[in-house]
Amino acid sequence: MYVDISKEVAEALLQGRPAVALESTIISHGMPYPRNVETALAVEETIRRNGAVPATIAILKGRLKAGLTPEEIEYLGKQGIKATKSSRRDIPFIVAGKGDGATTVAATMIIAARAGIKVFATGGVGGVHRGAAETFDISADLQELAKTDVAVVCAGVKSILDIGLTLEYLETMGVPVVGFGVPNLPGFYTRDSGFPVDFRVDSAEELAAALKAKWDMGLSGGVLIANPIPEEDSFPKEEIDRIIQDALQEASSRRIKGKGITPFLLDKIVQFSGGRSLEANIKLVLNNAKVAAELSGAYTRLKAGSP
Ligand code: PSU
Ligand code: MN
Repeated sequence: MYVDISKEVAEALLQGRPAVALESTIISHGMPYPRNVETALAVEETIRRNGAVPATIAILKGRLKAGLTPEEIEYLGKQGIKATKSSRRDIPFIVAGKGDGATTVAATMIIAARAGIKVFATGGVGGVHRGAAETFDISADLQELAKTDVAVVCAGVKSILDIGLTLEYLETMGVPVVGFGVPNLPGFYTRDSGFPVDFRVDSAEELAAALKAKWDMGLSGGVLIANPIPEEDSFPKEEIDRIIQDALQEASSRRIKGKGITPFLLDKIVQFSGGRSLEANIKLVLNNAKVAAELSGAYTRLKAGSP
């Protein structure tokens, strides 16, 4: 009802071809214009090159969109933080008000699931913030992973969050955390956060088999797949930790709270790293797009072959 699936995405789904969902908060709130638009288009291109159809997701004029045109991506990118960052709680109000919303991981999962898309690629997911025992700041992304059947390929958890608490929360919620080719959870800008994952997989096929088993058995909810940033694009841990400390310090002295904190910290990290974190962010998203396309391909092949 409320969802518009683009022609290209609808055809792919109808024919049982692989599709990959992409979020739009990373476009509006995660990167500056015009790099955000260039990146969003390059991510779509990477997905196509790896055999799947990209479905960038957003809310436009109150319609839930699965699959945007390049013009719509340009529009959202130009809007930047003027577009409403929309998570689960925001969706009904943006829809009823016929507004525009950039979707977070949580909202993107909801719309992807409605469209029938099982695999989603992004950069970073939200999690349990540092100091959450006081602030209660826990991203709605984690609750969504607990209940919505979409596999999310990310680059691990950024240390703006409390990585240990985020993993504890996911364990409680029954969300498997998978390392793609690695035994430890990647730390977004770095390849190793020091925290072990629940399961390591070394191929898209192996991962697809686990997704199929989970959902065939009716074990609802998502899976968090962490794919490390390529070595040559990664940051030395001490350097990025210092930058993140400075960003957290500034957020705390300016009393930034709620949904504004993640975009604020990301922006400060870009500033304090002299723009290098932005380049790393772009590289890791492209890397995740490739894995997600391969995973979606493996999953659709497996489903087609099943009795
Ligand atoms: N982490 C990143 N980049 C991002 C986000 C998180 O490294 O762009 C965005 C994603 O859209 C994610 C959202 O779903 O921030 C989480 O926000 P919050 O913590 O307010 O739930
Ligand atoms: Mn929050």
